[in-house]
Amino acid sequence: MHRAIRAGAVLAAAVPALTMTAAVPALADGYCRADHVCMWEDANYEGSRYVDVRAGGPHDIHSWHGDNEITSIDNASDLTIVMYDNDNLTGFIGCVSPHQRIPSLWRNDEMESFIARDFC
Ligand SMILES: [Ca+2]
Ligand SMILES: [Ca+2]
Ligand SMILES: [Ca+2]
Repeated sequence: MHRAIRAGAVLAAAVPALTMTAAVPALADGYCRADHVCMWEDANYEGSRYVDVRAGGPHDIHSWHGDNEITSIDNASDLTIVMYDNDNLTGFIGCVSPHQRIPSLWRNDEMESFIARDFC
């Protein structure tokens, strides 16, 4: 929570309050919306937010938007995220439990596709 509070304070200082809702930058808060899964380029939910999608899938991470670059994940859904090294859900990497946040993946910069489902 400390990070979110600090980011909010920076935002409040940088932009007029009225524009905050419309202009919320996807990168700023380090948290994902309910029922969504988000993935970032760097550790601790920083850098480009390459993935911000409703849980489900399968999802192919686009080659220009995070293939082999994902380092941190926020799973804000009730589902398990199953991660794969290659496109088309091949090359099993591991699972992210419902509502689990991983600030630094144990297999950094390898994921290329994933799916959200009821089991690992
Ligand atoms: Ca991909
Ligand atoms: Ca990375
Ligand atoms: Ca890979």
